[in-house]
Amino acid sequence: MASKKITEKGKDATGDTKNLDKGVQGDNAKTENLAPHTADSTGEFLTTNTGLKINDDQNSLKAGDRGATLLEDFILREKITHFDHERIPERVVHARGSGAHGVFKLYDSLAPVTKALFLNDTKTETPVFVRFSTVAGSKGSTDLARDVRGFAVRFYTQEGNFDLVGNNMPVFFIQDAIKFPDLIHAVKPEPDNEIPQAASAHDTFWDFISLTPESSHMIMWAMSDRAIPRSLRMMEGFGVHTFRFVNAEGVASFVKFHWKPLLGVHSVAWDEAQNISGKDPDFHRRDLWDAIDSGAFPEWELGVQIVPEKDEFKFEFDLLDPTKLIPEELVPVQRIGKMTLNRNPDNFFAETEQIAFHLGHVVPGIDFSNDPLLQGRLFSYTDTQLLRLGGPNFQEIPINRPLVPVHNNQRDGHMRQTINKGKTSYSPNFIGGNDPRQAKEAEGGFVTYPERISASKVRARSKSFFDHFSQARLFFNSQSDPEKNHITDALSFELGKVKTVAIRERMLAVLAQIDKGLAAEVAYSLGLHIPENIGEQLNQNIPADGDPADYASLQVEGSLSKSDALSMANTIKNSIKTRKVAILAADGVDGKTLNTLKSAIEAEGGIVEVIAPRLGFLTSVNDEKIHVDESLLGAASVLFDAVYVPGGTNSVATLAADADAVHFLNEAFKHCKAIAADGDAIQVLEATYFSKKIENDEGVIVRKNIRDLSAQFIAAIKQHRFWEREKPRKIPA
Ligand code: HDE
Repeated sequence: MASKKITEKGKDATGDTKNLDKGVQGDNAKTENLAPHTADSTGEFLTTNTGLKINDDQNSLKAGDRGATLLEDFILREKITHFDHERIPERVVHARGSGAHGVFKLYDSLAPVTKALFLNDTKTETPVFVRFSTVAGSKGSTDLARDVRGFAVRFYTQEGNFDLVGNNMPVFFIQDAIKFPDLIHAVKPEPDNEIPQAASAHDTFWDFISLTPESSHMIMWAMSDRAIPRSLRMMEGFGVHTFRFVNAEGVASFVKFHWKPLLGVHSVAWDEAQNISGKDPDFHRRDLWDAIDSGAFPEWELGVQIVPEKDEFKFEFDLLDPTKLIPEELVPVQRIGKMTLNRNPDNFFAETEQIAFHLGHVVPGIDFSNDPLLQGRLFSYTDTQLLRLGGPNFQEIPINRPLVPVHNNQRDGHMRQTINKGKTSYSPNFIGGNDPRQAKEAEGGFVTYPERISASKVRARSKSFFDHFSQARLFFNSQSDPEKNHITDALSFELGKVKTVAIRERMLAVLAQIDKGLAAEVAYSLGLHIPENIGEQLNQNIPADGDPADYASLQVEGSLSKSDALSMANTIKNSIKTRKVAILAADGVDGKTLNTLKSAIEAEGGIVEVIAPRLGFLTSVNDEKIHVDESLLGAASVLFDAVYVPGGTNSVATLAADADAVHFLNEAFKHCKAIAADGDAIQVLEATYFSKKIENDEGVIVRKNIRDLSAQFIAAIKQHRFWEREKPRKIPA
């Protein structure tokens, strides 16, 4: 999408006024739909909003050079007024986000299951915009909060926009939309003192969760390392709900959507996440931006799990229950295409902030299931945009406009952009030839899947939703030992911040339903016992006239005891692309080994930064000048994936005596990262607390020969982390 300069309102750089027409419906049908709205000020004069060239933007209009300021100053007033109105309400959830443009390319046609053209035509590249987010925090909160991540993708297809508004976890906390405001009120900062920001570790959240056993499965995910990703580029994405595909013959099947990152699924340590929040609260946003900016485009494969309609009741759980996933062992994920994010937004507000996702943005061939959470979302998203974006014309904002033409009889309202021609804005009409007209199904008209429903009108929940613990247990059992430890620690941390002991105890009773060992470890850490007989009091989600016995959790013994796809330990570990490696050095460093290792890392797509006691240049032992990227004061080990210490007598002596350098290494070891040192740099390692432990640690490589060292270091970085290091759990900070 080429950008076009707009110098004066309605005129492009050549003085052509053709852009004046761009608001007319039908003229916006081109793929460059965003272009007429972009403005590039390079080489242009400063103007007011009416295009008047401004002569003095430094001084307001005054009576004499010492004032007073005159009300007449329309330039001052226009500028300040606009500034006063710059903010819009942030999203009530998912306020903190980062976005990017990209493309989606289909591998093979899915015509047998869906008639959606962008999933049929392997030649089309569908433009996409993705917004990643955290859920609980405000717009300015840290990226590294323990939280679910939003993973919302808009496909600008040839049949209109399709929004896949998912998360990085495949299930959700609640089963019915009516509980969503309760969940969110509970997790947001507490209403009396607005504490804590972007954190679930407080009483109201766990109060709600402890009384809502349907959240058990999601709690296992949220307390796992999935909630603290290493990068937005290293997260899976899930549509969560079961959707419906419909083919050209009208045959429907159920479908679950997945995004599989080609860099694998990786996370950081919780202690590290908390440090990153201080050192660089924009860590994920910056990482995404830098990767795209450097041409290391993030990629995901789109996967689908397809269940024929006749198999709807074949599972031990209900496909409509959003607290359940379909284990990949039962229904494999077919990878059907690839999404590549290849362009950063030009303007955060205009694109990332103003994009208005909605589950109801679908195309023919994609339809909904009756999942009660999904059904509620179909109401919420448009409603929230009306408040957030200020009126009914938010679909006309460039980032929200589809690539295809929009024609209907909707008119007027705040900030209307479209200049509709003609006399008619109603249907049927004779004057306008009854246009715009309805499209037959064969002409691409959307026809809702005519699912047969015969039922009584009730406020109720299906009994098939009542097994709250089997999949929570399946998830926990599928984790590696370090992952299980991290879940135990996360629960101990979070519940440790809860002040009300009764809430802690009730949570222990919930955990005991999932795994007795887990509950016992958390109980130990909290200094409590698992209470007895709380089990039956757990579920408060019952109507006033309901009988608690009718709402008791069911315990269905699942046929699957373990699912490999649920553990990050089984993810791809074959690349160091975009991994950040710190080289600690000082004057007198062995420049040859430094450069050899740097080149080896960069050849594999890794990113290297030289960190030294001060900025500027280092002088190597051979008098070579080496550029310093960060000083030890400004750098932090938590912002890197691995660290290397080259030799050189003076450099090594300086670093061994530098507390920041030693701390850098200690922290990298604590966070289970790959560490390498030349044979004569061992003196620096000896200053660390872990120098005695390196013999048995695969992730710490100390060699004389730089070639072997490079190869082994790269192999270690590919492993991401050496979590086994934590086992004795005696790593000091
Ligand atoms: Fe959302 N959600 N949600 N949600 N959600 C919003 O819409 C809502 C749910 C998700 O980057 C809001 O535009 C209800 C599940 C993402 O702009 C709001 C319910 C999943 C984003 C809203 C849910 C999501 C949102 C706030 C329960 C995973 C960010 C701002 C019925 C499948 C989109 C906005 C972006 C945003 C409502 C549950 C994902 C208020 C009522 C389940 C990724 O409309």
